[in-house]
Amino acid sequence: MKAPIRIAITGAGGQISYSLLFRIANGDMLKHEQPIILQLLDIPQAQQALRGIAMELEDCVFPLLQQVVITDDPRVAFRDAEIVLLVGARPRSKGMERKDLIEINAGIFAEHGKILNACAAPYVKVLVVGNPANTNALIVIHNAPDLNPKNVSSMMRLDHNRAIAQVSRKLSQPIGSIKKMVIWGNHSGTQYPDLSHAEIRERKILDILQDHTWIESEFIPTVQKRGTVVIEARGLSSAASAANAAIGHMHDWILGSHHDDWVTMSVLSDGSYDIPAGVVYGFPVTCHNGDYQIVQNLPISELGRQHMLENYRELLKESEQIKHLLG
Ligand code: NAX
Repeated sequence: MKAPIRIAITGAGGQISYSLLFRIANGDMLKHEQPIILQLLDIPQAQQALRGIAMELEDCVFPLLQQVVITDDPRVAFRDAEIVLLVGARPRSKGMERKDLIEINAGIFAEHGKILNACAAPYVKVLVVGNPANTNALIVIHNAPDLNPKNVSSMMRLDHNRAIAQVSRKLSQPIGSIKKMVIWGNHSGTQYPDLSHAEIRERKILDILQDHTWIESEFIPTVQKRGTVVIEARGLSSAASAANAAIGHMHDWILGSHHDDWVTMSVLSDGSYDIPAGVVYGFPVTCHNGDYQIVQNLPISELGRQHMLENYRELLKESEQIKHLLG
């Protein structure tokens, strides 16, 4: 039997985590021979709910789940963690401006970054889910100077999956046949879902698609607004699909992406595609041996370039708003 891996999850009492924890404990993320210890963090008011969740996890009798720690202390939650999913964040309340939300959540991620730096395993891999996810990841990177910035990423996988779902429906093709999707930029309404490299059975989707106006008039806005439409329908934001995306992101990052495909991850920009270094930006990546590489040399159209720069400018603006936390 392998040694257990310590996985810390913040916001463990929230709705995404309620879908996430049971799937991780079942082995969906690290697969079926890897035992795990779950270290669950939430705020003091959520501790009672966490106790209930821990009881349910116990009652599932997952063979891989060796221990569940519940706490309101990030030092306890992050201690020796090798994988961390930062899901916990304050939701936007009535009358709160987006600006205030960024400010409040930025404080949480700065604190968590510092404690990760002090308490987590030095090679810990961190996925930021809580919004604004890209900027929160940037804050974590700046507040955890001893961690490798390449070990911090934020989630664009839900957007990536949403884009695949739209193409599958439009072309009546199986999900698994659609490869090389990209979502450039920010996990926000500005994101740029880009179909120009995508393939079905090695044929460019642009050559198969008869109706090119569909891309700008339907595909891009549908993917950009999908989160809002789910909220309107469900009365709650995406949860099970977000948890599924987080599992896919960590699975591929740690165990490797499919050999003839890539995935979208938001990672610290390194100047690739002329996106200046220093923002956390959605790029197409391939993953091998626990490391990611940004896919290089993709041709970008003039329209695509405009979308990509718009995302960069938005991220720059967000980072300026919280620059006091970037050290
Ligand atoms: P919930 O409000 O259901 O849960 C959030 C949990 O975080 C709560 O239990 C809360 O008590 C906890 N929390 C708040 N402050 C904390 C702190 N300082 N330390 C630890 N825990 C803390 O939200 P949920 O629907 O689970 O969404 C969580 C986050 O994911 C939100 O920021 C949401 O906007 C974001 N999302 C990000 C997505 C992405 O693709 N990156 C998609 C889904 C989702 O919208």
